[in-house]
Amino acid sequence: MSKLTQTNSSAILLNQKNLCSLPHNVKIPSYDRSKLSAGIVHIGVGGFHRAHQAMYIDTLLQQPGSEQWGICGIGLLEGNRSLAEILKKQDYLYSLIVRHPDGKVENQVIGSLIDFIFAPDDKQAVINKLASEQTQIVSLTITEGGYNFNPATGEFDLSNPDILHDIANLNSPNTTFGYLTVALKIRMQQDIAPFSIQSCDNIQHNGAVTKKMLLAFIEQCDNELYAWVNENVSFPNGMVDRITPVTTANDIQYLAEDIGVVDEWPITCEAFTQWVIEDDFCNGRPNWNLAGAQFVTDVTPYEKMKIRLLNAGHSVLGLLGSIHGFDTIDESVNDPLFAEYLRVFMDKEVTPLLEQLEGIDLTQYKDTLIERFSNPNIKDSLSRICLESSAKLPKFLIATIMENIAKNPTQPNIEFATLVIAAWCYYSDKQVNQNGQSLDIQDQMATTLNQHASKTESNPLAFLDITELFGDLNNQPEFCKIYKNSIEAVYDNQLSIKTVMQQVID
Ligand code: CS2
Repeated sequence: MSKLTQTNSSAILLNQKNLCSLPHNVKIPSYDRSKLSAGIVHIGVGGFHRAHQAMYIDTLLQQPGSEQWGICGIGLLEGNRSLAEILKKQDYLYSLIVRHPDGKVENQVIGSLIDFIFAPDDKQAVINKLASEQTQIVSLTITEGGYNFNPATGEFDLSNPDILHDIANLNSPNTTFGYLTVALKIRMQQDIAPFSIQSCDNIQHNGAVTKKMLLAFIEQCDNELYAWVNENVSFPNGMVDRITPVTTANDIQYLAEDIGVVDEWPITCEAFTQWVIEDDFCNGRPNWNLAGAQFVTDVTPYEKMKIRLLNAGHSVLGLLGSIHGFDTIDESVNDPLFAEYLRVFMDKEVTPLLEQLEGIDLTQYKDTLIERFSNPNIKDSLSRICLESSAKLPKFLIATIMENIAKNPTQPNIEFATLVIAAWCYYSDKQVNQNGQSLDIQDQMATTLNQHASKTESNPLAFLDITELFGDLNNQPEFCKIYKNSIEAVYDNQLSIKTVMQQVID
């Protein structure tokens, strides 16, 4: 995060003491923060957590009766050091800048985060906090990569050196799994009720995945604990949604200069927010429904709708838009050709695979998505969208291709999605856009992606040999035919990406 450079001389530092002196157009917590205790411990206090779960708790706290559900954040990574310092300085307060499509901006200070422990400086403090009886829920936003599964097999990756370290040094862990295990073991031994583990990551069946991964870890350490956790800990599944771009220096400057608040790490987000949760908590829970979340018995169709339309839609705009030379999602979708491409992809290739959900009109859902993406005040960078594509596309897009092939093997509706895979190959190979400007590619598999993609000109199907991402797609004749045509078009220097997209539409 870049540090504040300029400030309005009368701007007020954000902290507890100054809360009541903040400008009147900034909404501040209406509740007494000194009365809160941390029933929730959250690992991974990134922008999304602060725009989503922490905001729901803040909303809930505006009504009396939920004081036990404050949040203690945990940062496991060395990279969280400056966040820890800033939050501490600001008494764990931060601003949420909600930007509406019509230009309206709501500025709010979120007060639900009441503590933060930076694990690299004090591992024992993290273990104590997790083991404390007061902790009823441990929630996670640790990104897809944090769950440590092999994308091809879906199994826990026991070859990861950090995991091997934690198995051998359970009392000095580094990973989420190590910390959860050691804390649950203390709770089991001291007869303290377990906490629920609530994943808030954008992963289908995030609770079930967390359970499977944690049990695979515990199996390596302790059989008695395995049985206790399997039996007693609950892992509710949930679908989370709120577009939260990366905080920029402009956000910091806007607050300081236009609003008069000095906050070194505010969060910007869109106005839309959704949280659909399976009501499965072993040790109490906040009434999130009173803050706008929805409890359901089965979250599966909600997750599928969101991942296959919203997240895949982002990837469609992200990869094609990056090659074209756009920088942000709104810039891409505000180009009529990109908007049309996205809409036909959603209508033709995704919608037929989705269930009708009570209370959700899919046409309206897609209209809303396009409106959300078009929000000119949310400058959501394509580099954020394309970040870790290897962890995202198998679930967001490749699954749709596979399902369409299974449904109709001889004439599957896969052309729009397949062009995006060809674009991803070009992106991973050339690493520049069509104007020759370099692309900021961040992906754990970047080297593998590049190695395979760079063989494309001699072997058009080379990219598909990464079977952990593409499964057996390289053996599917109909897919290979469409993919090869897409590759030829994308690699043709005479054709712009927009011309190729237009050809697919036609
Ligand atoms: C995005 C998501 O990372 C991505 O590719 O699609 O972060 C998206 O903004 C969120 O899931 C919205 O809820």
